Amino acid sequence: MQDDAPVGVLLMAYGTPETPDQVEPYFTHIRGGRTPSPEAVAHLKERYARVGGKTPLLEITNEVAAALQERLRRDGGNFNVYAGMKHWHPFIGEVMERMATDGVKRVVAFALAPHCSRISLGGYRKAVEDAQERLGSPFDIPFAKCWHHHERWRDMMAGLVRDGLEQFPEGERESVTVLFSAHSLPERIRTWDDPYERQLLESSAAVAERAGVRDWRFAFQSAGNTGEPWIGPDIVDYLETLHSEGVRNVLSVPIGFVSDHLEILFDIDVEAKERAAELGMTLHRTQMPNARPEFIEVLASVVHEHLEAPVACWCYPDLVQVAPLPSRAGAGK
Ligand code: FEC
Repeated sequence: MQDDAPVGVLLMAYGTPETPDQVEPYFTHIRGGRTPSPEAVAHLKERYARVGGKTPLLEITNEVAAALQERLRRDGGNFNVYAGMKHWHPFIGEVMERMATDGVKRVVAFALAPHCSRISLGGYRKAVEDAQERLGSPFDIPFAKCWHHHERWRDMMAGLVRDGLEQFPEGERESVTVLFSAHSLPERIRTWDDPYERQLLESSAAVAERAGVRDWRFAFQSAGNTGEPWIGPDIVDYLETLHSEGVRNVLSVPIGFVSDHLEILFDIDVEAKERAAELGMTLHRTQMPNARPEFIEVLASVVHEHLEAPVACWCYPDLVQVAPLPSRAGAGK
């Protein structure tokens, strides 16, 4: 009976390789099946090596799924929460097979990325649509709207900013510049009026206001090396701009991400911190939402709101897959 079937919640994240041998096929998947150069693979392996060989992205996403399931069931609902990955196992399609075996019919699916861009969310949506078609359309699965505007998420982020500021000595907190960041994307997103940049600035302004922060800025991070321009300013270069303005204390807030992973543990904690140190600046970072109870509350609200009023993502109701990125010119970032 469909009424007795659990409601499926499909949380989607980027995916991460578990061993050095998996780096090349993972990277090939990210590139839409085009094999990267040996130099690019070696460079990526080196970055994983610098953060201890692998990242906790899968473990954290599984922890979030388990905590969210417990939270939703506490309200009395019959929910099964699943974690599926875009670029590595367990792939979204594999997880959807399991959902079908578990008898799930109704699904709320959303990416663990608060902001919407055709390139990023389009990939998640395509993975869901492909699996739905391959499995014979067993699910009622409108893609949930993105959740950057969610009041609880903004409150939680403001709390993380306030906590982050406490890493600086009390007398220096007034002088700290808060630097929000998110993953860069190719500049061509501007040619189709993508909401990504606008949403990121809206989120940053709202979080800064709630945290009582006056001096805040925004930069992009983790740009790829694909032979086409990516949106900037890049966070590492922007540290030089801040330095030239006399800024010496920076709080990094990677507002475009929700978990500890390579783009945080290497791009911020190694690369940006090393550059800041070279410039004689102090850079601290906010904690990530990970599986914090406040974040689980945010996600529970997103699920409930979607079930009460199912609305497909309103940024791109007709979202279709975009053309793959061109071949990468260099060895990767
Ligand atoms: O911890 C881990 O192992 C995974 C970390 C990880 C996250 C992540 C999130 C986003 N990405 C986004 C866009 C792109 C575009 C390309 C691209 C390439 C890579 C590569 C690695 C990688 N990304 Fe990623 N991304 C993570 C990791 N990303 C590794 C390949 C090497 C490199 O360029 O560094 C370019 C694709 C191409 O070359 O064709 C575009 C966006 C997000 C944030 C949303 C989300 O989390 O899904 C946007 C985490």
